[in-house]
Formats: sequence, C-alpha cells, structure tokens
Amino acid sequence: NVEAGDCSIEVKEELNEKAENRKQAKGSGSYDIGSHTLAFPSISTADFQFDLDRASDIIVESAADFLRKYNNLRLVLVDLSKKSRILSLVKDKAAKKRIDSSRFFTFVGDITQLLSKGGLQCNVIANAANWRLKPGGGGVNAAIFNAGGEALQHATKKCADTLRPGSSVVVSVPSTSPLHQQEGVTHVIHVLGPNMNPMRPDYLKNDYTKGCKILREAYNSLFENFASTVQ
Ligand code: AR6
Repeated sequence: NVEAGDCSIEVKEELNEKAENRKQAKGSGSYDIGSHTLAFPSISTADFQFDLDRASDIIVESAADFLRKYNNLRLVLVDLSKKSRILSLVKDKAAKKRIDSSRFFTFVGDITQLLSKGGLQCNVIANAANWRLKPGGGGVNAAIFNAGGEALQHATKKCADTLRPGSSVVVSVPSTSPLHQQEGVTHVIHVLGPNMNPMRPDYLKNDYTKGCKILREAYNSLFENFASTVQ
C-alpha cells in the first residue's frame, strides 16, 4: 500500500479489519452512505472499444467479489443514456447472479452531476482516464476534469504523472473544486483500462486474453482503492 499525502496508489493490503470497524460505525448511527458509495463508468467500452459482452462479465464478477469482501460498501455503474447497452447487460447478469441490488446497481445520469441532478450521493467517483492523466479528450475523462476544474487538475498532477493499463490512482478532491462543493465528491479515482482502439496508445490488437486480464486488474485496483478511502 503506497500512500503519498493525498494520493494512494495500488492498495493491496487486506482491509477486512477496517470493514469490520465500518460495520460497527453503521450500527452506531455514524454511517455516511455517500462515503460508502463508488460511482464508476464502464471502463474501456466507448473510446477504447472493448467488447461489451466481455466487459459486462468482468464488471459483474469483480463487483460480486468485492461485495463479498466488504459488506457495507456500495457500487454504482453509471452511464449517460437509458438505452446504454452496457447498463442493460450488467443489470441482467447481476440479477442472474442474484447480487444484492441495494449494494450494486446501475444508474442513468452524468457522473459529474449525480447528487444535483440525480439525488444520488456518491462521494467517490471513478474516471476512465488516459495514460498521461490529461484533461479533455472527450468521454467521461473530459466531463470529470471539466467539472473538477483546475483544483482537480493540480491535485491529480501532484499524485501521478502517468498510469499503466490495469492500474488506478486515488486523488483527494480539494474543497475548492466545484465537484466537491456542488456534488460532495471527495475522491476521484483515475483508472486506465485496456485499449482496443488502433488510434490510441497501447493498442492490444484484439488480444482479448490480455485485454480481459487488464480489465480485471483495472476493476480490482479501482475497487481496492475505493475501499482504502473509507477509513
Ligand atoms: N457520465 C457518465 N458516463 C459517461 C459520461 C458521463 N459524463 N461520459 C461518458 N460516459 P469513455 P474509455 C460513459 O469513452 O472507453 C477518453 O478520451 C460512456 O458512455 O469515456 O475507457 C480518455 O482520455 C462509456 O460507457 O472511456 C481515454 O483516452 C464509459 O463512460 C479514453 O477516452 C467510458 O467511456 C478512454 O476510453
């Protein structure tokens, strides 16, 4: 577990003891649902062109493993449109696996406006980033950096310069950021997924053996880093 000020990279330690403490906190009435909820987009399935069916299997399996390990944390997969195919695939597969829908569900909305527009409190959100952690570029990355403003850009730069595929980095969102002030977002976790788009760096040439392995690593890293934000 590497901690560097307001950043933490690749948490690997067992956090079961902390999970136990959180369970007790819940009982004592100090439970804050927002800080126990991660909202995340489907990593790699738009600009990075990863196959939706394979991605939905990985999302559901990774989420199920995570929920078994941490029993008071919530995960929410977000996409912009009611017609989102990844949302319906994940919803169906999660239902078939009988995953508790109060702890893992899908949500239609802009991940940067979940509280103000959707009434959904999620203090931690994930970003489908690029390897340079550069703002802009479209997709959810542009939306999150726009909403976070310069404060988020600076905080991100302090944490890391680059990401390798399959890894993630937690950034504490400064209280001066509109994302913090208006949406109550305290942490953004930047994640780099596998790339199946020939026009983007680290193109995997349709190698889904590698691609699936990297996507699993990306979600594991994201979810463990989320757990590490809940002390
Ligand atoms: N709120 C919620 N979900 C969104 C939003 C939003 N505001 N915007 C997009 N999505 P993508 P990738 C969904 O392309 O495939 C960037 O340019 C979208 O519908 O953002 O991992 C980076 O800089 C899809 O389901 O990420 C990288 O270079 C999901 O978010 C590259 O794209 C991910 O779509 C990463 O590509």
